[in-house]
Amino acid sequence: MYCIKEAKKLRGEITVPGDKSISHRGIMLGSLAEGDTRLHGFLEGADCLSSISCFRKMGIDIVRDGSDVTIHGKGLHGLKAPSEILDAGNSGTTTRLMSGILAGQDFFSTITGDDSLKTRPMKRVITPLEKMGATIDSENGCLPMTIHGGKLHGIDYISPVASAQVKSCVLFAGLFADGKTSVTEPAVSRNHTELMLKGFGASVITDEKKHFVQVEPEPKLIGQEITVPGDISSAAYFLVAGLICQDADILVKNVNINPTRAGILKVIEAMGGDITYLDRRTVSGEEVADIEVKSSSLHGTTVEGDIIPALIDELPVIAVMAAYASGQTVIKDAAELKVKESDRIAVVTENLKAMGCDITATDDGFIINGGQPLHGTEIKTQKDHRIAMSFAIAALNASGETTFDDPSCVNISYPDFFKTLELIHEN
Ligand code: SPQ
Repeated sequence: MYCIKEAKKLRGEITVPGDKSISHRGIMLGSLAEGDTRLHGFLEGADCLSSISCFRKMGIDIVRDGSDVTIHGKGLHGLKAPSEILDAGNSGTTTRLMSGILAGQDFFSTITGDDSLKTRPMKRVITPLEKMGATIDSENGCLPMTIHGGKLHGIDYISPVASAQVKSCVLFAGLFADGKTSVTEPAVSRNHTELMLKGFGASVITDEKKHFVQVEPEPKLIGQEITVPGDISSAAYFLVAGLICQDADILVKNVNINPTRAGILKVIEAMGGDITYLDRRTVSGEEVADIEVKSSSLHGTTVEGDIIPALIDELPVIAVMAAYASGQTVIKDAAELKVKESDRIAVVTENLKAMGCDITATDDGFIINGGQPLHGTEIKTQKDHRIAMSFAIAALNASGETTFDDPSCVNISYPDFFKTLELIHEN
């Protein structure tokens, strides 16, 4: 059982691991490219290792030297039929993005995952892939899922959900179609797939105002050298820690601040957080900065609408920040939280309540009346990495001790999370 005590002081300079979304996409596009792709700063978390394992099973030689990964790509039509079931572990991104690629193959393949992944909805990718001509068998829209791929038709898909996984799945399938494929979303989701497809040489048209992306089929993808920037979803924990704790000054280096991911920065500003951006730069087509945060008197805000996809994975830690902010915070339009690694609306509410917070779950978010002192408790992570890390941060400002039933789930996206926390935590 892991235990965290209230922090008297937080100080330090840290670097967070590579971006999870970009690491996955690098493995997938590197496998479909001609020649070698080198990823520097690859995230060595369990989810991205699942992507490596699946593409190795389809004949791709992928060599790892710590966070440096070389993918010996075999070209757009170079994958071979896997002799085993593809196991995506806990990773929704592996499953949904890879489904798009598998739909374009002239072999059939089966994807499965762990108990959590088996409960997550796959109809959202099955529907457009079937429209494109693939045949897919599933367990009532969940894993295991068998994809009978082949030549696909280009479609103009209007997605009912703002989801980068759905968008990327359809765009990847579009690489194998007989015409152009487009996706229009209700709001813009993270755009790493579009940026990376362009970097590898695909022809991609985007219209951000219309939330529209179009890809041309049969591109010649060329292996790339990619430096993966630090993951803002991992940085978010330390940014919130620096803001809510009383004597804190933390510099988080090398953070990806791509606007389609960086919604939390706007929320921090709206809540009155003391945040400074240093050395803004572009790395492998992505915007990056070092970010300094200091103890702040935060106040409540409303988080809703088109910003939600740009901070969806940060909402658990934003809820923690709201619990320590004075006044009311309302989070709306985030029903997607219910279909993540856990039902994050229910699990955040249960754990924050157990710490003494006035929080109400709604159908699509939370109402949090913040500013009351919180106390330590036993956190039930539901094996969800984002819940474990968000509540490790909540624990830093709670009286007494906070324990965690299953801290090892942080390995999904941030294996060194607790080590890094210990580095900055001064009792
Ligand atoms: O990969 P997985 O399991 O879906 O991971 C999560 C996470 O919290 O790390 C979601 F549970 O991130 C998703 C994110 O929520 C990663 C992702 C991507 O890389 O494309 C997109 C988001 O999901 P979605 O469904 O909104 O597209």
